[in-house]
Amino acid sequence: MNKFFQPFFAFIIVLISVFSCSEDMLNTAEPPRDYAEQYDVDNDSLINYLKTHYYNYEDFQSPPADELVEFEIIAIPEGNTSLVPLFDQVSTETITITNADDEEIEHNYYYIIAREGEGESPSVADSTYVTYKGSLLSGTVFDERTTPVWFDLTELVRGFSDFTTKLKRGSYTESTDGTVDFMNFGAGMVFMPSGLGYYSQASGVISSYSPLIFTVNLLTYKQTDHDNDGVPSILEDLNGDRYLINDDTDSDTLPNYRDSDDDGDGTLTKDELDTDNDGVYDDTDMDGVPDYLDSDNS
Ligand SMILES: [Ca+2]
Ligand SMILES: [Ca+2]
Ligand SMILES: [Ca+2]
Ligand SMILES: [Ca+2]
Repeated sequence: MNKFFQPFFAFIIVLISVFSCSEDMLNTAEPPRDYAEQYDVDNDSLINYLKTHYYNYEDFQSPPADELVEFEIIAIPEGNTSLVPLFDQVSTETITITNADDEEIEHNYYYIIAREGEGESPSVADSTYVTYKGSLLSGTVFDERTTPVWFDLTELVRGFSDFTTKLKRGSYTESTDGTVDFMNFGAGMVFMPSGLGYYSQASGVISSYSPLIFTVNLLTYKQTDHDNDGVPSILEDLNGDRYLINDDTDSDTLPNYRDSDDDGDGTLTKDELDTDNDGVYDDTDMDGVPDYLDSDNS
């Protein structure tokens, strides 16, 4: 069981149950904490962690091309001034979370690219072939895969998905017995507030409102078209916020990347996307909105 999956359908069910709660249920259920307040708490914890820990960066300075280097994150011994803390090595990325009142709360996550990788980077819509380890700030490991596994980035917590797009894939050689060896793949780690992880959900050793750490090796990836409508899933992120759940042209609760009739006009997207096969999406009424997103195009 991979603990950091955030299944799309579970997400929808949670939303529906929140909005359809009776007053009795609302009175007994503990409401989720305020995102902005929780973010401040988590960010303080993360900063403190980053200032008091280092990783085995020397092992990554000239790693052999075909070698998997194990990440180690270690507390800096008190008084030590020669080790470089994580805080001095991280980059920062910001993701904006929208709460139930449509308020936008900026969430920073922190990351280190320990080995860049040699190929292209995936998008947040792609399926990635990774090994990883997930842990808490306490050091407790809650999930680990040392054998590569395919992960659809649209199904994972946002901090993991967004960070993984910063890595580049490697190359590989296939031997005659079918064994595949990956080389020069991207490797790094991400430190995220709970708002980019599970937030109020608890799961196993992960308590509610836990900041999370992941180390990730990105071996390779493939592009996706989840609904097989001919539009690559990443192009169904219409508002370009690197999040696919919030693009739903026909407001039928099925986001475009999962919707085979995006404008809900009864004609499947694949049947009105490019009927003359010229490689350009059709726009019959020339209003700038392609037919597959335009329910009044005829
Ligand atoms: Ca989006
Ligand atoms: Ca839809
Ligand atoms: Ca679609
Ligand atoms: Ca349609």
